[in-house]
Amino acid sequence: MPSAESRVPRGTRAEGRETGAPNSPRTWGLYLVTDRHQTGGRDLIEVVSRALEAGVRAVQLREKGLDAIAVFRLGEQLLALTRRAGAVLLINDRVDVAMALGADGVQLTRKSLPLQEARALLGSDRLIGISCHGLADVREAVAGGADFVVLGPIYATPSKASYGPPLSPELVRQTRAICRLPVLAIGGIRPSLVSEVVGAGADGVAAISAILAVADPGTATKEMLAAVARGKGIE
Ligand code: TZP
Repeated sequence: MPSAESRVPRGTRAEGRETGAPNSPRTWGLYLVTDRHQTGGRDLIEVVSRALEAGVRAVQLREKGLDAIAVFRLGEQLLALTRRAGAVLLINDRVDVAMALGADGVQLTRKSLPLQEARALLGSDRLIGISCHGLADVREAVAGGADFVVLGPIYATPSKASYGPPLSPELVRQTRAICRLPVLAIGGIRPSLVSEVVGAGADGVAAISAILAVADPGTATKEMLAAVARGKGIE
C-alpha cells in the first residue's frame, strides 16, 4: 500500500494552508459539498466528476445517514477522482473514515469530535475545516487551531432547514473582522450572490444545490468559479 505521503498530491496540505498556495482553502474559490439526494436521480460520482472536470478543487463528502462502510466506499471512489483532478477531498464529521482513506482532511460540525482531539488524530498535515453558525463558533475555531471556517447558512437554503433562518452577509463581515483564517460562505449561494459575500470578506463559497441539483453541473461550476474570481478582482 502506498504511504499516505505518496497518495497526496503536491500542494494540497499544510504547505498550502495559509500561504495562498494552489490548494489552500483561501484559493479554492468553490468548495463542493455532496448530497446524494440532490442530484435528481443521477449518480453522485458522475455529477461530482463533471464538477471536477470543470475546475472544482475541493470536495467535501457529506452524506448523512450512511454507515461508515458506505461513506468509506463512496470516499474511495471520490478520492480516485479528486486525486486525478488535483483536487482535495475532505470528509464530513468522520475523522476515522478520513484517516482510513488517507483523505486530505475533515469538515467538523458541532456534533463531531472536538477540534483538539481531531487534530491529535489527524496531525498538522491534514486540513480541518469547522462549520460555523455564528461568531462564537468562529472564535472557538480560531482558538482551537482550525485551518478554515465554513460559515452559514448565509442565505435561505432548501438544503438545510435545521440551522434555522439565514444569517446574512453582515455576519461574513463580522467574521472577517475577527478571523484571519480562510472563510467560505455557505447556504443558498448562487453565482448572483457571490459578489455580496466575497465583498463582505469571504475567501470563497461552498455549495450543494447550485452545482449538484442543476442540469449542467460543469457549466454551473464554471459560473460559480468565475463569479468568485470576479468578486476577488482576479478576472
Ligand atoms: N451548512 C450550512 S447551509 C448548508 C450546510 C451544509 C447547506 C448548503 O446547501 P446549498 O444547497 O448550497 O444551499
